[in-house]
Amino acid sequence: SLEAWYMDSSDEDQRKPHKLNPNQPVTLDELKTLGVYYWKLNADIYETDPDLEQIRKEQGYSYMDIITIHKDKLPNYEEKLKMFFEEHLHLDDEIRYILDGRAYFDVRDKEDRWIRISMSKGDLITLPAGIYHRFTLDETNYTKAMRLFVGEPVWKAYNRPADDFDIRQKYLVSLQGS
Ligand code: KMT
Ligand code: NI
Repeated sequence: SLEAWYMDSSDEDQRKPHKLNPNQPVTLDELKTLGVYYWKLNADIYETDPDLEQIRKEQGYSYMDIITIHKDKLPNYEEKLKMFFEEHLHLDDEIRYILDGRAYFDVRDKEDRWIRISMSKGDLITLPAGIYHRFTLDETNYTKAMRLFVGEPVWKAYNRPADDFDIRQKYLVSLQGS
């Protein structure tokens, strides 16, 4: 299963784990209260996986592509990694399925603390529209991920502060009941 924890506030390399001492783990249930959902799949069979098919059908994930994040594979690698690690939000859900390698997704909790979510092969995650988050590779410097989307993809990221967007206000309201 996936592992998540509260981050320390050191300025060290973003690719390091940044666990607190002692570690403060975060459970899947806590992530759910933030609107973050998780599935574990068999990434070896992603091209024919009926479980992935079912999720895509149920959730309406009509669009998909695959991105390889590695210095020799991704055009403008350094620039993109820098962008991904800027705290931002999107107007739509961010849905990522790790097919190979590993990566970290960081999300803000209700008290604005960073939670680091460690993703590896077979982990599918959805971040709700309006949540502040960021992305980084870990020290292995490689991941291959499927990007899923409901309808035509919109990749636009709005860096923080982006509090005036309706979707941000909607997201904050959704937190109140959870
Ligand atoms: C985003 O918007 O945070 C990203 O697309 C992260 C990189 S995709 C694995
Ligand atoms: Ni994003």
